[in-house]
Amino acid sequence: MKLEQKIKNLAYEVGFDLVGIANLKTSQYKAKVKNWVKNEFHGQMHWFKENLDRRLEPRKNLFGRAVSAITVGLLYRPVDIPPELANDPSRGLIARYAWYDDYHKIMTKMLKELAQKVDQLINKKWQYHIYIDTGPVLEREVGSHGGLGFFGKNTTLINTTLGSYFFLGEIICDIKLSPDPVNNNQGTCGKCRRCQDKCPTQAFVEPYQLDARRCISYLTIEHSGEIPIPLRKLMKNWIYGCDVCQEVCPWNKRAKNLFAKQLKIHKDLIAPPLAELILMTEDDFNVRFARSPIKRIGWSKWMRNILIACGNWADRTLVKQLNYYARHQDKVIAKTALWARKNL
Ligand code: B12
Ligand code: SF4
Ligand code: SF4
Repeated sequence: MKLEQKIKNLAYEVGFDLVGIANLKTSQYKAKVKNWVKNEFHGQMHWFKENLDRRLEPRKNLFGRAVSAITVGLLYRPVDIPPELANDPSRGLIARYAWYDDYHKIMTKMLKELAQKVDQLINKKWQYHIYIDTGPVLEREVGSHGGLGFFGKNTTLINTTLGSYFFLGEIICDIKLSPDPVNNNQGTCGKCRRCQDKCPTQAFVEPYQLDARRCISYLTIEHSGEIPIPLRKLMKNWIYGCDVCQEVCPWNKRAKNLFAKQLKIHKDLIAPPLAELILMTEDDFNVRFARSPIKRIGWSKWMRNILIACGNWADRTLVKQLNYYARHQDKVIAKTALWARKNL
């Protein structure tokens, strides 16, 4: 059996749902990525500009010795949100990926295990680096080069069997591996434009091009400070991330019977009641989300998002809590609570 196939078998053994081998090369979409930054579509994600050269030229990794990537996907598709909950404005919606413990930790552990197994297999000195999400890597592009999927107009990487509800990670290394054919998994969006039409904030400037500053995922997770007033109503009851452009995608509808095997859902995060969330103190937050990706945004952003959803729900029973937050020492929370109270 070829080395590449053995590595893939090891990755499946560790529990990944997708694995591919990619040669590292200069980003095919270099000009588009540079334009994205030039147009300020990254908003406050200033870290995206740092190491931009390395993002666009992944061979610069490992002090210029990086040549290949073992790229992996971990399916996180859970059950669908029951429509009576999803359409209930008194509930807060959390993106599916955050219904589990933090995937960065889970995948780091899995990729370390895979690296150890590869180490035993090749039995020679090699250099590698594990990346999951936060490294300066265009993960979807590397994933597409490993044949894991194709770029959807919603900018996610879509696998023709599994859809797009999967995380990406990779081991970038200095051993030359034979790559999988890029077109291993080439579906297409065809004439479909559902994600563009259904995006609540119209965040797509054009197909394959997202203005993150309008995206609810960016606004609720990455954006610090007050959220621009015109966007608040459009956010409806999304309080952490957003899944709309994936929910409407036919490739995900087609894959609806495939579920995450490796991850355990925290069912209390499926559309929890806003009336309960608004009572959450900073201590409650730190305890409840100790192992969750939600922890990263901190209580202050979390409460800001909940207050916006409360403003959109506009239920009079909230008045006491909104009055309380309107006097809060955190100015963003106080101003957002005032805005929400005006909506009652
Ligand atoms: C920054 C970032 C965000 C930003 C910006 C998103 C974006 N579209 O760029 C925000 C905060 C909005 C975000 C949101 C989400 N994210 Co995010 N994010 C990232 C991160 C860190 C970098 C992405 C990036 O490089 N953007 C730069 C821009 C320029 O990329 P782009 O516009 O997509 O362009 C690329 C391609 O589309 C292609 N391209 C450009 N033009 C064209 C034209 C054509 C015709 C074609 C074919 C291709 C093409 O080339 C570019 C370079 O690869 C990656 C992790 C990583 N290190 O890669 C995760 C990542 C992309 N995010 C992920 C997830 C899960 C999400 C959310 C679903 C979370 C949620 N539910 O709230 C949403 C989805 C929103 C969306 N529609 O993209 C996953 C995606 C997995 C997958 N199957 O695709 C990643 C890979 C994290 C991970 N390790 O799993 N994210
Ligand atoms: S995640 Fe939501 S807001 Fe962002 S592009 Fe997709 S549908 Fe639009
Ligand atoms: S909703 Fe349609 S256009 Fe958007 S990514 Fe899915 S198939 Fe492509």
